[in-house]
Amino acid sequence: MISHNNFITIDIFKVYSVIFFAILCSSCTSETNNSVREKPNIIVLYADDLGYGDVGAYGAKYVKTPNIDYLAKNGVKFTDAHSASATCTPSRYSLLTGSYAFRRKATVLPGDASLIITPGTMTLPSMLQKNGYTTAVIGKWHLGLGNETVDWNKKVAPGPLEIGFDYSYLLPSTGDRVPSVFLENHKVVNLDKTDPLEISFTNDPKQPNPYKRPTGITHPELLKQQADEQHSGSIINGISRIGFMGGGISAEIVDENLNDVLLKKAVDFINQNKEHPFFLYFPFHDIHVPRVPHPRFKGKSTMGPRGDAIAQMDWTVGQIISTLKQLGIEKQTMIIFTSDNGPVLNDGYEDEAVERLKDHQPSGILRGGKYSAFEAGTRVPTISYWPGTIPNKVSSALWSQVDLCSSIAAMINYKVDEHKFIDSQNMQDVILGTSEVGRDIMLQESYTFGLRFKNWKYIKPSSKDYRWVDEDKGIASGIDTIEKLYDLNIDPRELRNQANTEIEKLQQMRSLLKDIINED
Ligand code: NG6
Ligand code: CA
Repeated sequence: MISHNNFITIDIFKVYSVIFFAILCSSCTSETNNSVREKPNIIVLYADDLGYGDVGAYGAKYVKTPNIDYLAKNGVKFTDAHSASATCTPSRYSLLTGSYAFRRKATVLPGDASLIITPGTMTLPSMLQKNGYTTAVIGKWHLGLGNETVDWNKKVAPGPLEIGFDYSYLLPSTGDRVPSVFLENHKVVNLDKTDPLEISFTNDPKQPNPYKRPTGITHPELLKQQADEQHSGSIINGISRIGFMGGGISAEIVDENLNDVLLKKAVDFINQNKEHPFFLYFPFHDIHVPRVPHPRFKGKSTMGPRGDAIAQMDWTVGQIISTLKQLGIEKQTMIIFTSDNGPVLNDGYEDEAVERLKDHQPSGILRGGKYSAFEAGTRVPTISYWPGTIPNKVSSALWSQVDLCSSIAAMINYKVDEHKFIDSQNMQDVILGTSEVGRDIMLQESYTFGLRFKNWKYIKPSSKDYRWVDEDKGIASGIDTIEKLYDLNIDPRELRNQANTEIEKLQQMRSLLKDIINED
């Protein structure tokens, strides 16, 4: 009996153990799933100057972009998503801080600018860091570095590490501005102490070169691409830049390898952090000028270096996707692919962007481009991708990159103080593809302000002259001394100004804009 009872006891014990472990395991699994869902890896792939019509999924024909198209075919392809501004620095500022750049008077920065995000400000990376993420920025920065004058031979700070990134590997400003070096965390990479690095900027490019290095003005025969006056400063790797650079020869970048170097750093970062949540902000140099892709991309498009740079950028997107697949973390990773502003063809270098364009339309069906207040200044290819979580669809929801801060906060269940991320609206459901209800009202920054209210678009007049955008760049700037009002439902190319006929709507738009920018 005793033994029988014992058997029964053991059997019951066994049964209970099995049930107990089954419950434990199922709760483990659901907890793992939940935490994976609550804390996906997040990668922001940020192209530079890529226009609404520049990739296959948005209509491009003369350059193949199979990897970006793959994201679009397996995620949400947005048709009305925007960078916060029509130029780089303000867009990046808004993306990382959730506030509009006009509040900080952030405009395109020179290469020696100080950091424009104050350490201690809540940023997208600092929020994620607080929530257990390892964070990195690898690529073009263009948000300034240091407090006053930076000594590039010492610790360069504050920078990304002081505003929420655990790791940074940067092209400090832009490809067309000195210093033409990489900065890893606080230090210039490969700098030889006996050849100190200095930079200097002047408004007059004809002013004497303060350093030994040849310039585009003194040695045009050394150039791979001829440049305009503004881009005729120091020559580094056969490309003249904006500004002058002294010393730092061992640290010079090689434009052809730039993308490969950044990609390798990104892949290393993903590999090192595959076990726990990470945030990778990956701002490409492509397809900004100077467009000097690796020679293996030569002829990948029929549009010359600008098209080949698109092909290189697309290939890089593919490398990131396959890294995630190889590591088995594709389903735990959300990718946002987008661009910092609209397209430009001639932005300072003779790279045949205009001559070889054929009927390619960088702005797609829209009007304007980089620098412009028209839609193509900010409406850019935008895709959210997260296999297993984000469905495949096309979404016409209106939203802005300034919304990423609050949307990502919502995704990780982080309650943000209402004074932080002040201009950022929670577009979580839109980005995850479960809703198509975007913003009603959205500000568009350029050299003036644009305002979207549903299907209406208003452009604030400006007394300053921006004819150089229209004339030198061949881009319709949309900036004028008169007010402009368009109904995008019937006039998506913003050709028929209705400011004189839709008076009530005009007044409404004017006052909505005033509410945001706080003007009397
Ligand atoms: C402009 C440059 C342009 C580009 C741009 C910034 C001149 C004449 N033009 O001032 O070439 O560098 O700044 O581009 O200097 S952005 O994408 O980083 O905003
Ligand atoms: Ca840009």
